[in-house]
Amino acid sequence: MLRDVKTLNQFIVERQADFEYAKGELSSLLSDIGTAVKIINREVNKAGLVNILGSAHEINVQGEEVKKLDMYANDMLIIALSSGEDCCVIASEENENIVEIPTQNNINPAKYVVVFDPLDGSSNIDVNASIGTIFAIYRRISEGDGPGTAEDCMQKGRNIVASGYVIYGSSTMLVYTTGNGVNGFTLDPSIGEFCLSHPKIKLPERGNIYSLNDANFSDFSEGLKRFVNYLKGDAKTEIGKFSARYIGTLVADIHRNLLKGGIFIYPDTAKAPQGKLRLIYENNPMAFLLEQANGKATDGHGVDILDIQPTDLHQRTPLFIGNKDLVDLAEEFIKKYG
Ligand code: AHM
Ligand code: MG
Repeated sequence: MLRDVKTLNQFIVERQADFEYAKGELSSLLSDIGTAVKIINREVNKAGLVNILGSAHEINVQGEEVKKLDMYANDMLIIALSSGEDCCVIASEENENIVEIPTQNNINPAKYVVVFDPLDGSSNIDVNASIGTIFAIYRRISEGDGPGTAEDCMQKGRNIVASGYVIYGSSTMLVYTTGNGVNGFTLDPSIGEFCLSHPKIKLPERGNIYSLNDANFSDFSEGLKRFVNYLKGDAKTEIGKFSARYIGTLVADIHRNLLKGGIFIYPDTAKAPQGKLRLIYENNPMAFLLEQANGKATDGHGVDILDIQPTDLHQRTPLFIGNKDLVDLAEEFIKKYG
């Protein structure tokens, strides 16, 4: 029945009453992101057909310059967020510095800041495996009516107002939170709308999936090695033995674990003391969302991801994220064995 279908835009407007501050602007930003990712999705679906997989600045058969998909996604989000009047500054994993929003006379009174990883898991594009987009929205903290600043983009994750991700998988889904639960929408390509398909997502109470890059095992700390060996060996949960699952796209690995329960780890190692994943574009948006689904995210050493003060736009941190009991257990092993 049509009346049972709730589109993303209907949902955003209905939920607007939950926000205390600049309601209309936040709704319109979320809806701009929804539109941009539909356009990105269209290109993602064509990735195998057109000559878009090559490196940037290749020329396609029509003699037009083709863009790599990650640059295309970046441009699309920047255009969508710059064309409204709600965003004062952007930071993207693809841009070294903040992206200033062109304004007249250097005036930009917009109240919000948007940060994103436009195309996560880009090494999976060429093999037709799931890829994603990750985003977070903050209130601006800089005063006055000028353009937003790097400080606006480098806020603690605790200040997030809304965050979410899009998974371009066997179907395309947008999952987001405004701090009042997590809801998932599946794109119906026949009508071009995201429709509410996964209301009020919570992690299952028990999870038995662990996700990490096992090829890095020899670089893991003693505690993490023992934790992983414990999961591989004796560990039993009420729902059976542990299974290893790793796609290599953060969005896809976290999405699966969110629905099925488990832990995702990208740890610090002696070679990479800060791990690999980016605090602002990957870890914070996911940590905020997982907390809303009853999960937890830390650096593996007792510090909540959301409490880390960023000092650099592209700072990395280790990430231990998923069911609380599993994150706590991983930390116990690391505390005990180093
Ligand atoms: P990317 O931003 O270049 O796509 O890298 C981030 C990706 C994450 O999506 C994923 O969790 C991780 O890198 C996988 O790394 P690895 O190949 O080292 O396991
Ligand atoms: Mg990424």
